[in-house]
Amino acid sequence: PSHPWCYGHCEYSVSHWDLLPHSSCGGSHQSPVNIVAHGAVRDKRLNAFTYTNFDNRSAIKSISNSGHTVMCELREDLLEVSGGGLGHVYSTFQLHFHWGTAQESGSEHTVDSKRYTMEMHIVSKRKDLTLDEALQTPNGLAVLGFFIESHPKSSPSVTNAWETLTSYLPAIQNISSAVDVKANLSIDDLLGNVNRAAYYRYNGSLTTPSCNEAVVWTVFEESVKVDQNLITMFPSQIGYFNVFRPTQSLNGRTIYTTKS
Ligand code: 3J4
Ligand code: ZN
Repeated sequence: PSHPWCYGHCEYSVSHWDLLPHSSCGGSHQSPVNIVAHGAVRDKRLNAFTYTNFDNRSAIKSISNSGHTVMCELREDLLEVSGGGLGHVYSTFQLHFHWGTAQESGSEHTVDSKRYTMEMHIVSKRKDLTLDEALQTPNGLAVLGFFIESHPKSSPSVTNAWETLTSYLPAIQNISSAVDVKANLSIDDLLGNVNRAAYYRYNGSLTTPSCNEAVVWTVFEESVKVDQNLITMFPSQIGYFNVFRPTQSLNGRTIYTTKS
């Protein structure tokens, strides 16, 4: 049974997620966190990722309004992520977004207390586990977090990809609505030439209930630069605001980095 949780005002608002039945939201290894850049520990094992089919332009099956975010469902058993110190092959199944308002930033992770405009999460699960098993395993899921910032001169191919993505938003204004995606749109197009070799790594949780402590987090240092007008489409078309969880205590966890 799913309980009504939300970020703002409802029975289980973000400060009471720990009271949700069967939730881990009150745990000690929660996400997101504030990343103190100079406190991150260099780890030479954090090598390059291998991204399989991130250039596939029919990877996105559908876009939906979950009631909390905009979610892109990916074609099953097509995209994979490995390397990057993960130690397992992960199968990528969805991506989604966190945002603030048209005026205020809404990333989940912060770096040196800086909150970015948006954050995109690309969610993958260990290929050798079912989703249920993965949600009960400390490294069962791998989420790649990319910060999104506005830029007046974002690259034409990135602009084109985000125009395509946001063109679907008017069709999913109603909660639980979904549209099939026919457009030519790849994950690589959405990311552009952002540096994928510089990132932070730590162990944490899903940032939404039930907050399972099952996630190997990768937060990329460089932001993806997108036109302000396209970023604003998320709050303005969907009508959800501040869909991000506040940062949680590290409780002694170490954040690792690729950089010295
Ligand atoms: C499943 C469960 C819900 O978390 S985030 O940390 O990247 N913001 O698989 C789905 C559901 O079917 O019931 O807790 O998890 C999600 S999830 O793993 O895809 N997921 C990723 C929920 C939000 C997002
Ligand atoms: Zn997320």
